[in-house]
Amino acid sequence: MRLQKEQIQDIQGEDIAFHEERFDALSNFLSKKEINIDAITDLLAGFQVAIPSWALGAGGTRFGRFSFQGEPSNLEQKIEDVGLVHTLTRSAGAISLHIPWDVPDDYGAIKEKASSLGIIFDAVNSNTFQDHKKDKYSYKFGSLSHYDQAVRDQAVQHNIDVIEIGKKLGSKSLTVWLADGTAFPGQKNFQTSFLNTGESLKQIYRAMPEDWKLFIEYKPYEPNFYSMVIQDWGTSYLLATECGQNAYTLVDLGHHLPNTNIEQIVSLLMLKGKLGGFHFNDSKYGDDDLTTGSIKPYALFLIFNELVHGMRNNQGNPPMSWMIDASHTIKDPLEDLIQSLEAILEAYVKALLIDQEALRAAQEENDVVKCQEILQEAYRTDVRPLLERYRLKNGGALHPIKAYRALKIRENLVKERGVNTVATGL
Ligand code: RM4
Ligand code: MN
Ligand code: MN
Repeated sequence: MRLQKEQIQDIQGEDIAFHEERFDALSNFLSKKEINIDAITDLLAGFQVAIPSWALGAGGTRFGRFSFQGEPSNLEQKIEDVGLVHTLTRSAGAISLHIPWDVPDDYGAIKEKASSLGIIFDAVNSNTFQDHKKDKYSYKFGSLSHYDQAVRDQAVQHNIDVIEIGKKLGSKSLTVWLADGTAFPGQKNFQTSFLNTGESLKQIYRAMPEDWKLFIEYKPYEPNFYSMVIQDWGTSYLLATECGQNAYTLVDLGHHLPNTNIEQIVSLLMLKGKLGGFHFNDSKYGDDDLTTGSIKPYALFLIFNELVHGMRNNQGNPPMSWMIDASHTIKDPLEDLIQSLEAILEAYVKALLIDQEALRAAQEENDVVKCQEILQEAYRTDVRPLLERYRLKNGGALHPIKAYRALKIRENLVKERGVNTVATGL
């Protein structure tokens, strides 16, 4: 299914006048503060968030999976789904593939489809947390960290194969997330596991084209519950530094122990020029993969404050790869992604509104109350009319969820694809 701009325009006629009123009020308010609203909408055009190919179908939990009707059953349909989200929001102009879940059959056709929808291929993701049918060895006891050289070699080769696939699609980065670790104390030696992982990653790094980046993702627990080899940002940073200049840490918002100060991690990684990738989601307890902004929107805003600071001041840090890494167990995946995108852009724009000079001055005066006032003044501003304006100007929907429902997109997908389709993924 492909959505035309005109279809969107047709259904939102009445909402435009109300939008204009609210937009004018916001733009008057912001111009009094000498904030340039056009500069912000321009930044939004450059802020595209990749949709992972595995988030377009229903996600399962370890207890079961409730399938979703009209799920995409192949990569082309997944790209069409990202196209729908992008057409409505103008913010999802990229897809991130997980291999071997989404190996293209016909590269030409896949590239053609993506580019016709304005979608590029972001980081490719390797998978050594599951066994692959064609492989000789199992990853049950690890992959890049495995004690057995033969298993490590197989895992390294898988990553190299993923790079080859990415090259054919125009990707420029590889994300490695390892499930390696131990389920019980004493199962393995921490140092050996770390050293093996470092050696394996260096081999993968050397196989990467020079203009590629390697993203190393960390996670404190799950699926291993006693120890994970790359448990935190410090471990990822050490490994990225050992690999070389084009290796970076990737922060996934759900990969921290409860109440970790993620904004501080972001800040220091950017200072060191080592934050390369970012996975958005939200969580109450762990790697819950919930809709971004559904649980801790203020924390997301504080994280964006550091991201904005880093993007402005840390020239040594590369442009980031943004991705939504969520799992949709009960919501329509496309609606969930649209909600996440809205929350992400809202937090980004609010962070852009922070009066940085005043904040710096208040910090220097140790005026703690004023510091909080400055942050919250930005946070409490309702920036939704600005996001609406960005979408309107670029042919998207004023209210993407409303448009998605009014245009009966899911109903159409079910008609087209049937009720029993199942997307690859977890
Ligand atoms: C992991 C991690 C990775 C993702 C897999 C599916 O928890 O977040 O980024 O590739 O899940
Ligand atoms: Mn992730
Ligand atoms: Mn995760």
